[in-house]
Parts: sequence; structure tokens; C-alpha cells
Amino acid sequence: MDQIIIHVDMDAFYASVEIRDDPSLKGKPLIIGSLPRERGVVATCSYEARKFGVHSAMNIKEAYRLCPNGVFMHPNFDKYRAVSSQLHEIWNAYASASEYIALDEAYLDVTEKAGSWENACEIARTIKRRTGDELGLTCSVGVAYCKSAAKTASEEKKPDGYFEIPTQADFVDLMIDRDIRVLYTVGAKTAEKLYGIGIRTVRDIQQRKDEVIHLLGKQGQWITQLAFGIDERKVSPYKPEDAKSISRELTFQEDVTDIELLKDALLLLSMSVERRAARVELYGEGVTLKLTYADMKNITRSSMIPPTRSAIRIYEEAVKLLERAPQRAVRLIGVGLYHMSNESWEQLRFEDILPSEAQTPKDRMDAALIRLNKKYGLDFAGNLDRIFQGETMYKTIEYMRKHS
Ligand code: TTP
Ligand code: MG
Repeated sequence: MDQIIIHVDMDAFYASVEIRDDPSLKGKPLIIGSLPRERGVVATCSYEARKFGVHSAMNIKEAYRLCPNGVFMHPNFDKYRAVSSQLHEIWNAYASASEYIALDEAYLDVTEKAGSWENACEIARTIKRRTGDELGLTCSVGVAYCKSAAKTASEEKKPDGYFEIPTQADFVDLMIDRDIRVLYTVGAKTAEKLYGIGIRTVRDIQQRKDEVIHLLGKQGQWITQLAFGIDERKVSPYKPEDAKSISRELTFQEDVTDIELLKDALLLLSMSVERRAARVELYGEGVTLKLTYADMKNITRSSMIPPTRSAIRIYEEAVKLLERAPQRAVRLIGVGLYHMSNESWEQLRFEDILPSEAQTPKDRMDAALIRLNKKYGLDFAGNLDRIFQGETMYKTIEYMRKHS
């Protein structure tokens, strides 16, 4: 046996934590995200809410329409992060390498520590039991010979699931007649392309692999390999440099109360964050907004988004955070990305599941720059390289402050 991998994924994570901490929510459809009257999306929801068709990334208004009697709550990230660290402690006791995919999900390489398939399965059950006993939460766990199969296994019996896929042959047996969407990197857009040429099942991919590769290029190669149960990716252990955040901040010469100016500053700061993230080839799953008010009181606000380093997405998320923060004179403003990783597979999948947007991110970015250009008379398009250098960024935003 080359590798034995466990994939752990908490059930309805944010919602389960809230229900654990407030038992009066038990059995109710609980929707974590924004409140129905606000703009926003569903981060997650309890399984009771899922029965009404509510799901992650759905517009909150749509969730309210489907489930008007649901309980709607804002997420409480500090709490989830604290639970996440407790989870890491349990997981790390059994793994020689842990790869965290989100706050609630990880691949664990237990090949060495288990030493045998039976021991690995015992470890997986122990992790489930300890998660329940020590944290009062349920998770779904998969044990398999590779990462993709482990993920498939953990999804197989969700929630509170446990499933084993010992070999490549077992994986293929399980998947062969299923819709191509079961393969880990096949999201909605990719599936549409494959359906378009009549490829609907994993078997179809196996039988028409040359066409799949022709149609999808590199991604087609991954998908074809996966259809045969081949996935040699290693669990890439937690690296501090991946976890670190990338941020930019700026202190104004004079305190700013004009929220439009704060937003404009966020746009430039976000563009700078995008550049830095691109330089190290990382994407972030968390956006933070930092504000220091005139009285020196600091706040940071954060939220999770699908992995990205796109300035416009960072900006849009930071603006939402800004709009919810106390509106007082601001002395310093900063924006950052955290929960960094370079998982391009995750990236594909997440881009795929994003709700369709009226305007592409590029259109929105162009529009934002044109707006700044009109408002301040600055030619951002031609000057970005210079603007991002520390001193120039500062001067540019100061210029904007004086001319707003
Ligand atoms: P998931 O593991 O995808 O979802 P889940 O744990 O809520 O539910 P499941 O039982 O199906 O595993 O994501 C983990 C957390 O990440 C989730 O509780 C909320 C957050 N999240 C978002 O904020 N936005 C999203 O679009 C998704 C998918 C998750
Ligand atoms: Mg989960």
C-alpha cells in the first residue's frame, strides 16, 4: 500500500457549532450568512434547512423565499477558528502530515503512523469519536488509498458518515456508472462541456478519454486519471508560509469619515494585495478588513470567500465588511487575504460553483477604475505599476482624500 489517507469534513460546520452552543436551535432550519433583509449569501445551513433546498453560496433572498421560517444568523468566525484549532489538535495526533483545506476539512496522511489498513480505519473511527466526545460535533470521515478517493469516501455517507475505499478498483467500481459530477474537479461548467459531447458518466470518460483530453486540455488529463482512480498527489503538510496573510494598510494624514473615499482606498489596497498574492502564486479564502478609528480603537472584520486573489473580489468583500462596521472617523484602513493555499484544483471547483454573475470580474474592475478616473482625474490604467509602490500608493490615496 503506497499511501493511506483520511479525509475529514465537519458536518454543516458553522451551523453545527452554533447549534451546539445554543441547543434551542436544535432541529430548526438554521441559515448562517446574512440576515434576509441584508445583501449577502448563505455560508452554510443546517441539514434541516437543506431539506428546503437552501445551500451554500445561495443568495440570502432566495434562501428566505425557500425557507421563510428559518433562523438566520451572521457567522461568528472567531468562534469557528477556535474550534478549528481544536480539531487540528485531534487530527495532528494521528497524521504525519495534515493538509487543511478549510477551517473544517483536512487530508491526513496516516500511512506511517497507522502502518496497516486496519489501524488506519481504527484511527478514522477514533477521530470521529473524539470529535463527538471532546467537541460535541459530528464529522464525516473517509479512508482511502488516495486523496480524491478519501474525499469521495467522506462524502459518501454524510452527515456523520464513515466510509472506506481501500483500492483503486473499489473506487472505480463505486464511481463507474455515476454522473461525471461526482469526480472531484468536475464542476457545473466542466460538466456542461462534457454533457455537450454526450459524456455523462465516469464510464464515458474512461471510454472516450482522448476526446476528454482534447476538449479540456490539462484539466482533461486530471479528470481522465481520476476516472481511473489514479491520484498520486501527496498530502502537502501545513506550511506556515501558506497560512500567512497578505495585507496592505494605510494611515491617512487626516481622519476620514467619507465612506466612499474609504471604499476607493480599499480598491487600490486590494489591487496591491492581488499583486502580492500573484507573486507568490497563492489564493486566499479569507478577506480581512482592518480599521483604526480616530480614537485609536482597532477592529478587524473577516469573512470567507471562495479561494481567490482577484482584486475586485477582495474589494467587494471588504466593502461589505466596511458597510457593517461602525461608521466613525477612520485613521487607518487595511485589507488582506488569509487562509492562503495554492490548490488549483480547489480553485477550479470553486470558480465553477460560483453563482453566475451579471458582469464578469474583469468588467467590474474596469468599471471601478473608470469611475476612479472620472472622480479624481487620475489615470489609473497607465500608472498602476508606479501606484503600487509604497510611497506612491500613499501619495495617490492622499491625493484622492484631498480631492474627494
Ligand atoms: P463545507 O464543508 O463545504 O460545508 P459544511 O461543513 O457547512 O457542510 P457539509 O456537511 O456539507 O460539509 O464548508 C465548511 C464551512 O465553510 C461551512 O460551514 C461554511 C463555510 N463556507 C462558506 O462560507 N461558503 C461556502 O460557499 C462554502 C461551501 C462553505
Ligand atoms: Mg463540512
